[in-house]
Amino acid sequence: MVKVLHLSDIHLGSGFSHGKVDPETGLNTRFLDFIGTLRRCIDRALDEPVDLVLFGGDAFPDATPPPYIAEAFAVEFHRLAEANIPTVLLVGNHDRYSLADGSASLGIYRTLAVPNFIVGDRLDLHSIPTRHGPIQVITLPWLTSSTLLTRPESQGLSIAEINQLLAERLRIALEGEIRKRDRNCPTILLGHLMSDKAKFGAERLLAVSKGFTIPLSLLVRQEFDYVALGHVHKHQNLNPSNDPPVVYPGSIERVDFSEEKEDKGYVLAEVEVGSCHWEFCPLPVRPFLTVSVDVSQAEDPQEMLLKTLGKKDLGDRVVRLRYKLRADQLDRINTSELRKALKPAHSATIQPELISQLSRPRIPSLSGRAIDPLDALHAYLDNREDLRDIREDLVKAAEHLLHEDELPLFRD
Ligand SMILES: [Mn+2]
Repeated sequence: MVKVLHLSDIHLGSGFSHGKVDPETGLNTRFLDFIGTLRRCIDRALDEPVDLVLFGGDAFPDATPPPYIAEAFAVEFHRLAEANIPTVLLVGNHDRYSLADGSASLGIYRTLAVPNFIVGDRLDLHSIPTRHGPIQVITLPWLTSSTLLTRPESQGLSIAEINQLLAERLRIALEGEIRKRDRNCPTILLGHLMSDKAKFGAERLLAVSKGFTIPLSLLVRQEFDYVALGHVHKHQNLNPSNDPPVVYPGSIERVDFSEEKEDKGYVLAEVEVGSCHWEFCPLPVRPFLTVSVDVSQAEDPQEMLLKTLGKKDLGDRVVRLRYKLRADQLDRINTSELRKALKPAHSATIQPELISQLSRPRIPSLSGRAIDPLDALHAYLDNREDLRDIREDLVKAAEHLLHEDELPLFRD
């Protein structure tokens, strides 16, 4: 039985807008949050200790992180190399450098020949010796259509047809890797991908290049004992019957507000031929909180906002205050007072939203009933003395527009 720690979507260096400058280090507090959380994951791998660490891809927001961020990531993973724990770093869509084909931010770990480290930047089967016997990992990095299809092959095809062709190509390529495997040794598929059955998270908005959706049927195969995924930030098991488990551990920290209500964590799995026991291990990450208030009907909108904030536990949270108000209430809002009320929060943004004024028509005679467009035009023109000279022309043009199927202008 091989013990595996599976984590994914670290995105170290993102979400800085939700942090502030830490006075002691000069670094963004969200960077410190993320690195602290990554450290907890590595601590757990060392404490167990596990036999293998699988990283499901998306190390940074993009393939060219600033040196201090790349170094902080390396410092944590170096601890695994030092402890002789084999580690597979899979290349996600955010790790690929768009200008040089095939290069990725994680490639440096192969170049430097970090002991026991494997960089998964292509579909490949790796046989990995561990303290509890050998295990096989098939790496399936983020694929784009150009990886599997040439341009002439995809020309003239619809997106659905291309998707189908890609899935077929991948099925064949995957089959090739599966046949290479040793049946007496547990096998894991490690993939950075969007499955057709996955529930979306923030990655939908973060994606830099569009890939394709992989049918779950390609992943649920008896030959795999565990399917370790990355890409979707919301933790989920796509195959509840667990034959095999097909698991997104999700991101380790909240990247943005779309992850406000999601638990964050990693997965510990015990894998052997024909069986896998796994558990999701939650991480104590910084909470996010959205406070939504509609003050458009309030007599005193400012007081209502302060009262609502007073009832909330804002302490050390990343908070956003969203409120709806009417345009004529704007000067009754004192933003600096709101900021003061938001002080206990770790960071806070205020997002006022003006409600539609359509319910307050500027021409009273037009309110409250469904009106004929020509009646509306007449009512409008009644109020526009300045248009009197061209009134008849306007009405005529409108009648023409309404009753003709096509304007003469566009004939031919
Ligand atoms: Mn991704």
